[in-house]
Amino acid sequence: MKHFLSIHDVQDLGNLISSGIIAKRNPFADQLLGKNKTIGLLFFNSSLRTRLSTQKAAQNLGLNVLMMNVGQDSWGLELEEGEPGNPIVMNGDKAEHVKEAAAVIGRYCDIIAIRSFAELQDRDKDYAEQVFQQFKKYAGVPIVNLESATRHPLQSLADCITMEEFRTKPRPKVVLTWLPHFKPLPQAVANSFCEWMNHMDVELVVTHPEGYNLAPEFVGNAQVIYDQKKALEGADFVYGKNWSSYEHYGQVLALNESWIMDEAKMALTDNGKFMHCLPVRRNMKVADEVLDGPRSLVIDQAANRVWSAQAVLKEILIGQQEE
Ligand code: SN0
Repeated sequence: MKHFLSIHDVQDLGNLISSGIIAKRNPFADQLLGKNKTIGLLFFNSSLRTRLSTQKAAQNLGLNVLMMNVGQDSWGLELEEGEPGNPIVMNGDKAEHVKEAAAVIGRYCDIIAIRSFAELQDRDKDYAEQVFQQFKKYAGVPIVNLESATRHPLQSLADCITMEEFRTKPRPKVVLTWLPHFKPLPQAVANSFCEWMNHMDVELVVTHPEGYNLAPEFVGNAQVIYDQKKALEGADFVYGKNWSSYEHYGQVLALNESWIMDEAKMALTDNGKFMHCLPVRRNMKVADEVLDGPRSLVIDQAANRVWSAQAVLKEILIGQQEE
């Protein structure tokens, strides 16, 4: 593996999931793999699980870790290239161009991992993933996605590991359900979850109010049902997430409070487990009774973030050895 921006960078998904499960059983088996190498973790946005689990995974592999809150601590980065005859004049609030910043960080680090959320203003701009494309172009080292505008693949891999651990059927029914939130959130987690589930042997159903359809390239072969209760019938896994509209980009169309996940809805499933990437707004998106009950896998999922990151970093380090 060179870069890890999406599932398209994964050669063998089954192997990657197994590698995470093996790392969980024996976390320090590869502690010499990253020795004397450095990973840089760059955060344009807040983080709890991603920051700590990636740092822990890196340390388990013997990597040194540099960390920076790019959004707050460093210079504002200019991402635009300009065109021949029409260069970018940096007379605004951005003091440094990504050309230099990425190249410099690439000299300090053997791997660069980045979190940069969707801004939810301009769909084409968000979906072009400019931060990641520019770092890929100018850093000269592998780039890892810690949640981009359109995807959160380390989360999706942790979700696959968790489902592998808790599934009771060869081909489980997996329901991705939209949950209410007053604030516009990115589509990244939902997009990514669909994208990965399309590569797994599951029956995938997506349910949300009308107006919240995800981009078709992520929905893939999933069945879309606008009736949440109907969608939940017989589910083995219920994956909750809020996202803002893709069609009416970045908007919260209506609060739809009735879409909250509670025990009455979980009772429609086939003894289904509840999953959420966290952070979760209690009693806005999900009722306490679900989060605190025996069906909730949210802590197991978060714990598996370490093994998902470790499996990916291990593959990248092995790729570097082979170069
Ligand atoms: C992010 C998202 O993509 O939805 C990160 C999830 C891993 N979530 C939020 O920004 C939640 C913020 C909030 O105020 O609830």
